[in-house]
Amino acid sequence: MVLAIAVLPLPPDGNRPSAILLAVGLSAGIVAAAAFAPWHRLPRVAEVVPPLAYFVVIALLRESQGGATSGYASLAMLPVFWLALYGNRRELAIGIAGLAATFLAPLALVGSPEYPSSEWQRALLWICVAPIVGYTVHALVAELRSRAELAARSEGETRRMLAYMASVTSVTRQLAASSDPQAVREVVCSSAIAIGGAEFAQLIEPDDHGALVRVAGVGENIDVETADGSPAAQEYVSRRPLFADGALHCEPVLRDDAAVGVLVVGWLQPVEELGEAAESGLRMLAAEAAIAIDRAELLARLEASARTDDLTGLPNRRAWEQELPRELARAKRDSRPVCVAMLDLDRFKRFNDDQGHQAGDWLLKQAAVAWCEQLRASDMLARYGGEEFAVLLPGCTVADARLLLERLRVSMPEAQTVSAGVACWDGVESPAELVGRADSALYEAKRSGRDRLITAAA
Ligand code: GH3
Ligand code: MG
Ligand code: MG
Repeated sequence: MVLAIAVLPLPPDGNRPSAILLAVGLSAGIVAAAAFAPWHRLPRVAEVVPPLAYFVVIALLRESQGGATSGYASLAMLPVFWLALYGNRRELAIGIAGLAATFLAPLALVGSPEYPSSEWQRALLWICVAPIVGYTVHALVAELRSRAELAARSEGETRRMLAYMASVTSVTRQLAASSDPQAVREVVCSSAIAIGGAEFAQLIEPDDHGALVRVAGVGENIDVETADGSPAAQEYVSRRPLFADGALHCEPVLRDDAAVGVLVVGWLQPVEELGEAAESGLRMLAAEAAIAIDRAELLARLEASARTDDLTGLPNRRAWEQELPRELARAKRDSRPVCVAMLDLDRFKRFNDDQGHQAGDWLLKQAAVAWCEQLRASDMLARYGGEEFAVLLPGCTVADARLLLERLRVSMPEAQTVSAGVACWDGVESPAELVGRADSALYEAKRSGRDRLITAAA
């Protein structure tokens, strides 16, 4: 606009200053409106007004020159460009109509005889050129804009994907550090909530009878249906992810292509879709979960087997030595007595020699079974080594312990006799000292003829 006004060929004739002044005023108005009008509150179609007003400026400038189109025809393309760049097709059509009106109105108003035919030709030419240029520019701009949007969207998607991968990696690290299968399941659920932006997550696995049951859950406590035909069950059978009713996403947990569980992620309010990045994040998490749970279960089994005696299934000496200090600390905290006894089968070597080693093994197992029946859940019977057993009796006084140990001795199968020594913890001695006293009492029992129980001196 500034240019249009600045290039006004100043006199000679025909200049009409009032038209120029009006054009300048209107231009200022257009600029002010473009800058200060509250466009976001106005209807969209209002945005066509400034470009249309610009046609009026051109008409005024032309009037100031006595009506010749020549110098201003090309300027009339500017609003068309404006609308091709920023408007939609309808607004562009309005702009082209404005251009046509700008060219045709004076011809029609003043009457054709007054105008030379070259003016008509020029007007028609511009009216034909305007839509071609306008719509070509509009199509080009739309194409560029959609490509830019696509690029931005895929960039955003990539960034989100990287963020999910980072969170899956950090979960993997956490999972690798855990040997507790239940803790692993809970970490998987909380990560699923984070990745899916969900309100709750649950792991569903088949129980011993093959029925799907919830084995872990984090977040809102929702009862997810697992019966046959439910989304979780369908997905378990089909081994494919499923997005149900916008409120649940079920991701299969696969091991060697077989479903071993379902990771269910859920929202309280239905969501439109999960998004590609979250979907692949959950897929990676489910794959990690299968490996991590497997690994943790294996570690837990290994750990348990390292603490268990193979022959009798009782805790072994390692488990005993881990448990005893804990139990003494507990007894101290609760100011309760605790007794420890050592039992040793009498002349077991002879039994082995007479009956065979396998019969000896069988007898050791039978002793474990018979004794376990006599004990409470809080007591601990361990195979200390060979044919020697240790018993931990929390909350037992020496008198209680003696009664119980006599019962154990009596319940020994095959008329096999047993010697035992019992000691009551004095509240200060170390676990080794306590076991040492019980062991000395056992030695005393052996020395004084076997098949008896001796109480250690305090
Ligand atoms: P004592 O009355 O002095 O305890 O005599 P003992 O024969 O029981 O004691 P000794 O220490 O001389 O022998 C222990 C025997 O226990 C020797 C070993 O063959 C047997 N024994 C240890 N562990 C097992 C086992 O796992 N199975 C079998 N069958 N025998 C075992
Ligand atoms: Mg023995
Ligand atoms: Mg022995």
